[in-house]
Amino acid sequence: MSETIFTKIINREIPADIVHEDDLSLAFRDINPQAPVHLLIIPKKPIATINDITEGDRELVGHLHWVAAKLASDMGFAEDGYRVVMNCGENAGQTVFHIHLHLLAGKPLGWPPYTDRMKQA
Ligand code: DGP
Repeated sequence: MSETIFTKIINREIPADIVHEDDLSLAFRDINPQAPVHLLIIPKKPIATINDITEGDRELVGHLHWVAAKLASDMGFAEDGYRVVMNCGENAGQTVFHIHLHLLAGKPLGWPPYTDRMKQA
């Protein structure tokens, strides 16, 4: 797959507000926050979309959720609650083709979490 902006963040070629790093993953603050806390948790391995996750990636994808829970606990919003979501493809509005968990917290979050981007004909 072609390199995305997230590979540049992993490689420290562009700056980001990094809140967690380990061998498998990186977490940093979203540049366009949709909640008081809006983190992106990404694997260091570039995987374009959920559709590209292989059997061998199962542990890695689980690891991203473990990081989400750890950050929620460490940052003090685990008990208040938060949302973890991963967009896949055009209809979900995915814009960066390197999978990432959005972790949103710090206020009551509405449901459903979207507004229609296209009007019905
Ligand atoms: P998605 O729509 O699920 O593909 O979300 C991509 C998110 O990535 C979006 O919320 C904005 C964020 N983003 C895009 N470019 C950058 C960047 O250069 N730095 C940071 N921190 N976030 C970025």
